[in-house]
Amino acid sequence: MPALVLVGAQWGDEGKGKATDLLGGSVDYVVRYQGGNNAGHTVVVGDQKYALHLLPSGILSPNCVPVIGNGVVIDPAVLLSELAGLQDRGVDTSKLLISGNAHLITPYHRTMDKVSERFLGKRKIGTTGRGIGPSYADKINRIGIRVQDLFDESILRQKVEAALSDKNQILVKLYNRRAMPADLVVEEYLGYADKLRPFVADTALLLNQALEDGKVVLMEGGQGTLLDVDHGTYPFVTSSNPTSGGACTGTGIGPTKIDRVIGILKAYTTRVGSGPFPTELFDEDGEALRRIGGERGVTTGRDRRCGWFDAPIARYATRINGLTDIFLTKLDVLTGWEQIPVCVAYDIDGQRFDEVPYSQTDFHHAKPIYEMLPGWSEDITKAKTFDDLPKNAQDYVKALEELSRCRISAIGVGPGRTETIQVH
Ligand code: 2SA
Ligand code: GDP
Ligand code: MG
Repeated sequence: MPALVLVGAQWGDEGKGKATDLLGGSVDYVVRYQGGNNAGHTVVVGDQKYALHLLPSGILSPNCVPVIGNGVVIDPAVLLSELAGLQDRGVDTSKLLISGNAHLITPYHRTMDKVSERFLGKRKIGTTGRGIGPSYADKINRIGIRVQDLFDESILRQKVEAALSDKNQILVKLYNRRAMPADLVVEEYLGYADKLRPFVADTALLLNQALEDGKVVLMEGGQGTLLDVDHGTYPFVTSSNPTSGGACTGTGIGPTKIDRVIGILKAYTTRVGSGPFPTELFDEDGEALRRIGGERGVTTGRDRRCGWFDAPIARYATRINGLTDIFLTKLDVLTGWEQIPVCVAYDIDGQRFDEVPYSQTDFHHAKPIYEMLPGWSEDITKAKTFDDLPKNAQDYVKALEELSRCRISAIGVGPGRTETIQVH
């Protein structure tokens, strides 16, 4: 098991944080490969609850080296405060490694994110407002600021001035905002240099050396497959590649080193932000899923949109990520429904689609075709083995496995580390 990848199979918040934490005990390195502090991963250890945004969930496993890979965008103030918060709670953060090639989020990225959303009005993406999209836009436009730039004042100044020259015009002329002085940004960011320096490393080199030494590396995705900028419901996506391909570019680990890709799949579906969502519920069932599942954004506190399980999406995730197995999460949340609808295909303008259509317009018109599966009422949170589950819960899992075209290797029956069934 040299390198493995863990990805969200839906629109994020499937329970990746818990899954990473669970695997943390058996891996040597956990690497974030994309996204930034838009992510919100909840990890429950005993009676302690941790909400992580930028740090890999492996930071909570004492023997694991947490790594922020080159594909991540870093808001230094957020990173330092997250580290301080964990240190205050007695977590050892000294092993953290940060790629010098990772890009930085600056105040102008956060401003651009917020004003452009306001400008879009009804067509807004519903971003987290953390500056993620504008920072990635600068990276692709080759005017981004990287972690290593913090260590050379004249380069940092040149780059910030170059990046701000067009942004200030847009802020002033288009958005009627005040220009942002480059000096202020440079001064603030130079202040982060010494604090970050001890963590900065050639992470791609170190990770590959670790693999050669027989160590195990887990690459942890943020968000989810349908939020991928290439494979998601564009433009209602995040600005990076949460899918498994992003793990290679975002860490510098080549595909031949990866032998397992785990998809984290919720037993129902949720989404935060705008965009199509065929199985979304607007009734008391949706409200019940939200309440029982605690479906609220970990970063922004927004209510998550909730709906039934969508099999074409699960199959899509299996395909796009090349999943080897699935961790099914939050099965316990479905306890109590007499019958559970599962979307097996879509009706799009009178035509049946068994797979997610490539046309975004079609997907916006997709109406779920449901099959009803019998529910269960027994408490399943204490189940330790598959056989402990009531027959209808077992059948629900088997149906999802069949529909997803991928083996289910673990089942979550509660938020805690121990509330997981391993399936053999
Ligand atoms: P952005 O900020 O540019 O990445 O937003 C673009 C879209 O991506 C969605 N997005 C997310 N969806 C689910 N969970 C995320 N993390 C937080 C959580 C979200 C929160 O764990 O709950 O607290 O609201 C996440 N991050 C980005 C976002 O909603 C937009 O649809
Ligand atoms: P992530 O972004 O994929 O890491 O997921 P989030 O942390 O944003 O949201 C998942 C939520 O579900 C968190 O509150 C977890 O503690 C919780 N959770 C994870 N697995 C399970 C499970 O099997 N059952 C229940 N009830 N909650 C779970
Ligand atoms: Mg989350």
